[in-house]
Amino acid sequence: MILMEHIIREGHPSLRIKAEEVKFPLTEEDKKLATDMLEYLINSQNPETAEKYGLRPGIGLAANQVNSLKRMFALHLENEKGELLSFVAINPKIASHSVEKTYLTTGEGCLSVDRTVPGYVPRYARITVKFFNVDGQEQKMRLNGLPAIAFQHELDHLNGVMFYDHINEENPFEPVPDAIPFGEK
Ligand code: K3U
Ligand code: NI
Repeated sequence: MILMEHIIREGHPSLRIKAEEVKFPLTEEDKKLATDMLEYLINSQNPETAEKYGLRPGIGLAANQVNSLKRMFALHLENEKGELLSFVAINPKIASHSVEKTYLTTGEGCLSVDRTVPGYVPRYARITVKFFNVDGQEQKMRLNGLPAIAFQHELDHLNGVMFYDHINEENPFEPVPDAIPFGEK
């Protein structure tokens, strides 16, 4: 079971290394990692299990955050229609994206960052993504809103990029051109 003590924090070199493509069929180790990452997210969003095991709530978790340099991440969240998106994305890619950007009005957080880093993180507002599921089947999905933001946050992890790399250093809250803000005003 993944616990907070297994999640590496900023400063650890694995968060800055590009993760490697995963080969199919998955090894038993890869399958366990995929299951464990999704389990972490589910447990962390359940107030009882989160409190019992001291888990910080998360909607996404990338393999390199548990120090495994494989191109896979888990997402567990609802879209704007209230549909549950719960999957592990293996070798994920953005196939196409909108010109329009978005950003979380509250800024972003990260389970690997034990501090608040204020500022807007520009993201594509809409993305079409491709990835493989644990059974090796290719999936194609259109995402917008928080799922699109979370997918980009996690894909960045696999490329060694942290959310604060995108924040304007001089003016963290500088208006983002061509962006529709997401979240509370
Ligand atoms: O955004 C978070 C959230 C948690 C519970 C309910 C609603 C929202 C927590 S931060 C999070 O899930 C990170 C996880 C990380 F760092 F391990 F990748 C991913 C994230 C996705 C989208 C925006 C900001 C952060
Ligand atoms: Ni993160």
